Amino acid sequence: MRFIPQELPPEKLQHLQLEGLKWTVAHACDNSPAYRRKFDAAGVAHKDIRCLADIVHLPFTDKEDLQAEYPFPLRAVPFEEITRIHASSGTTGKRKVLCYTQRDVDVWAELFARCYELAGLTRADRVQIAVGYGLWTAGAGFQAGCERFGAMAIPLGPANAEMHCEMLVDMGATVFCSTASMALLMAEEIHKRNLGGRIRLQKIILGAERHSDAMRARIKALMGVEHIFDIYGLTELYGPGSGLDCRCHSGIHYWADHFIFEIIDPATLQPVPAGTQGELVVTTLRKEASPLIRYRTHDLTRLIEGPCACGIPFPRHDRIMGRSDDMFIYRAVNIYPSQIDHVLSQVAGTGSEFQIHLMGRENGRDRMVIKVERGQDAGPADDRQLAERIATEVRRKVLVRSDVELVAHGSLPRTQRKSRRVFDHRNGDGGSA
Ligand code: DLL
Repeated sequence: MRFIPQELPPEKLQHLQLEGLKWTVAHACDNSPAYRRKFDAAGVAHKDIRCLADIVHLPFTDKEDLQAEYPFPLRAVPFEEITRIHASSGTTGKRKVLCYTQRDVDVWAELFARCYELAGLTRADRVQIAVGYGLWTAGAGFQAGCERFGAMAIPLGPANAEMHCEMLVDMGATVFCSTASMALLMAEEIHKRNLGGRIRLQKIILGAERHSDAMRARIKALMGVEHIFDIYGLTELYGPGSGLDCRCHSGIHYWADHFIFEIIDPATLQPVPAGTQGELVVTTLRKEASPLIRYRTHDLTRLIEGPCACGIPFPRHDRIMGRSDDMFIYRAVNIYPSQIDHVLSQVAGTGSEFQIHLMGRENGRDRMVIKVERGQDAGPADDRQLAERIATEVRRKVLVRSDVELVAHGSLPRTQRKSRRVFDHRNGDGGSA
């Protein structure tokens, strides 16, 4: 192992985290007027951080802090030290812009190289990068990590399916990196073109959006790869690469020498009991240009206790189950798209792709239509039975009535970026819930 530290006993990790926390809080207080105002308002100062448990005294940071301070929110270094910016589009309001010093860019590449190492790559691997380059962090992250790791980068970006297929065959790519949606799109394309025997892909690294077991299983089967690795990250945390699941696929190891991960109850903002699902809150420990202190990601997951069979000394969190702001209310029930996805994954004969449409009132009640693709080999003959089975399961597990509409396999839109699952027509705008 060249990038992942192997010797990291718990006392040493805690020491690194405490040093990093003290440094970050002092740095933010001294150099960022926005943080200083937040700390003053909360009545805390950096000398109040004496042990890791003191983190709970610090105020949360949220996306509104990033939007309020547009265009250079939470900046804590002079402009002369900023060598790059990235931004994420955000669903509402101004985009979130994050600044990077050269050291930030270097640290990010190093953390990303750890991810490639954890996925078992060697320098002989050829990595086809199919995520967007530009203001989005994805392309820059996968690319710099690959160069730092020393494998061969094939930097296509989303491009088109034709080009991806051609390069997969001609360049002999062994690793494919993309969003989960793009991986599905390409898996179906490779299958359709019968390219299975001509490509050398062994691994897929995907992330950027929540995806189901069914989707992963389908990608794996169609691409004929040994492993699919789930990579997590967000623009606010440098970008992709804050962690990845190992070959045991039992949780995402995160780089705890650079980040403190807490899980809180999004309603009470209090820490949840160990191992319970809640919202992930992140504090960076070495980030210079835009440090993050108790940043609410709104991503839902849980921390996984105990060591992993792979033996690396880094803790794990579960896959991302959804976002606290993805929740929609239908007939007075709070529902996450992942709950519907989970039900669908368990009904044989359905495909992995679905959409949830919330319709305006009929007879005084809202209506939910779930559009689901049939499984690949299923025809319309069994639609009625299948729809009934799905509606029954949704009623049993999610406690709401729904109308299920089966559609042809491959007919729901495929995207190269992140898929949209919820369409709320109740206000007449079709916007995502
Ligand atoms: O999506 C960074 C990224 C690019 C990660 C490529 C992995 C691969 P943002 O556009 O800022 O950054 O979006 C971050 O995407 O808060 C999650 O809601 C979601 N997300 C990212 N990775 C995963 C994942 C990139 N592995 C937001 N599983 C995050 C589920 C993910 N959701």
